[in-house]
Amino acid sequence: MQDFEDSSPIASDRAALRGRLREDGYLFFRGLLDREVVGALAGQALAVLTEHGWFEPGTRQLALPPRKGEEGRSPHGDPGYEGTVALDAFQGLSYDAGLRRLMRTLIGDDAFPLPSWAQRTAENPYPARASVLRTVYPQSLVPVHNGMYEHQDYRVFGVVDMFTAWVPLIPIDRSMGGLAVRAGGHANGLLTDRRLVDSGSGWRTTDYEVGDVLVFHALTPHAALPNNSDRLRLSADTRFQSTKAPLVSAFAYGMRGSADFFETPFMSQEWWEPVPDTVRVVERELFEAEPPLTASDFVPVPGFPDPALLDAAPAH
Ligand SMILES: O=C(O)CCC(=O)C(=O)O
Repeated sequence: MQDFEDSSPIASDRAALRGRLREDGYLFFRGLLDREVVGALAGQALAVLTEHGWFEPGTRQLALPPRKGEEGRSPHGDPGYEGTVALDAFQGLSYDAGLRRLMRTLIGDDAFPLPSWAQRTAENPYPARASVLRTVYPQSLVPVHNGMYEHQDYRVFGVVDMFTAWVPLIPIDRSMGGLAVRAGGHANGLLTDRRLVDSGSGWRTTDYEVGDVLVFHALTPHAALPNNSDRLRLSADTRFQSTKAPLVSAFAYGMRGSADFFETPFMSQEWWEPVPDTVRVVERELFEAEPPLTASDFVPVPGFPDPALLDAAPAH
């Protein structure tokens, strides 16, 4: 599988970023984030997981049985998993200054990270969290997880112009199976989620290093490669949008003016900011079977006006 093109040289150039995103559906940045910051987050994550018995004592050998959620999902409710998600460093990742600068250059000055601090409850075992901690076991221990299928985040979140930033927390080479995208596949509209079978046409990935970031549009087909190592793969995927795109009501808990808003201690950190109250909230479920497809300000969507042909480029 071919390597990503590195967009680091154009990271501050809005027009160039948008042009490449429109063509490829993805943007990869080698070493965009401070390696020490990401490394410190990984260190804290591993400490929490260790404390909760994910590893054989004194080693990095995975303890059995594997901690996994239902139907290939992340193990929400596991104390190690929940403890890691609750770390200031994990929550702070989506507010990282370098990442925010990049997402604002690409999406617009009003771009904001979607919230991810919803707590798990008995009634809501999989709360809406737009930043997802991935703890992917070796395939020999857990053969299937939900990121393995070729899919589009639009099918989950139902907002066309939403963007994902996928961040390795540890070095993730091809043997550990990082994320792959199908370059250009976003332009074909919706696909039915399917197992990644053809790693040829258009598929791209890399040997990820700590500090790298992969950004892609909600219509970009992507899939996680199998973890053929004997170690736990740790990564985070976090999501951003403009205030011009609608906010799915499940995320209104990040918006100060909303009845669903709730506070957590990390909000006193200087990096934190609420979801802007200018965003329009739409009542919609996540994982809707047929979320409404709309035009995009960034990529061509079959059946809708092409943004490149519209007179004015998006001003945001
Ligand atoms: O990291 C994974 O295993 C899957 C990630 C993914 O599908 C996503 O970020 O949308």
